[in-house]
Amino acid sequence: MTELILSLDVTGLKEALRIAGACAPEIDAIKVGYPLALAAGLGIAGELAGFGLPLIADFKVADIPNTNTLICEQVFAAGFSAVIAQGFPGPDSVAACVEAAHAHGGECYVVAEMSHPGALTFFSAGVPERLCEIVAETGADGIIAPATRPERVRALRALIGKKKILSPGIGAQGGDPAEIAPLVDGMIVGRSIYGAADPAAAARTYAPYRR
Ligand code: FNU
Repeated sequence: MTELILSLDVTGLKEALRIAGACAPEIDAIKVGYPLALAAGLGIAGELAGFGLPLIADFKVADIPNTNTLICEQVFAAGFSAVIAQGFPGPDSVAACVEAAHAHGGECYVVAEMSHPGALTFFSAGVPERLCEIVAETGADGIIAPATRPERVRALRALIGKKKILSPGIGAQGGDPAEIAPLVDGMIVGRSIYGAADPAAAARTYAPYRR
């Protein structure tokens, strides 16, 4: 099953609810990041809960373990079902996110390699592979891997086995859903859906890739 995850990076509450409502029948989860959470507050999770979809908090949590715990407690208390953490602060910091997620029946995903061109400055030379080891060590639920580099997704899949891969970079960043969908568990799509004149119709164009 390859899920379609709407990245809801708009900054108006009404706009967010309108787009989420229109797209809800076409998508499997909603990802909220800093743009919407800072604009609308963490209560956005409660506002979106009515659509009955899993809510992923893309806060790329990247602090010391104690602060990560405090952040994740807020995320899950607000009603999110998953959190995205950075792995570079190390295994203890990731473990704090995983423990908080699992204590709430939620999930934790670790960024293994980012999708933009400049990511290769640091997400290279074995670093994504080491981050996959941290995923295994900490019991995290999966990784974020770049739809813009399918060959890297294949390489990271070989390391993480059955854990989930959620993949951003489809559409606006150039990733091809036909190529990436068979490799991953979730396609993360933002601008090419929420920026379309008809977001629901744009979301429907991904239907052939949702298995
Ligand atoms: P769209 N995102 C990303 N690349 O794009 N969380 C990463 O490596 C990563 C992410 C997020 O380009 C990005 O912040 F780890 O409009 C945005 O919210 O389709 C979404 O994925 C992509 O949005």
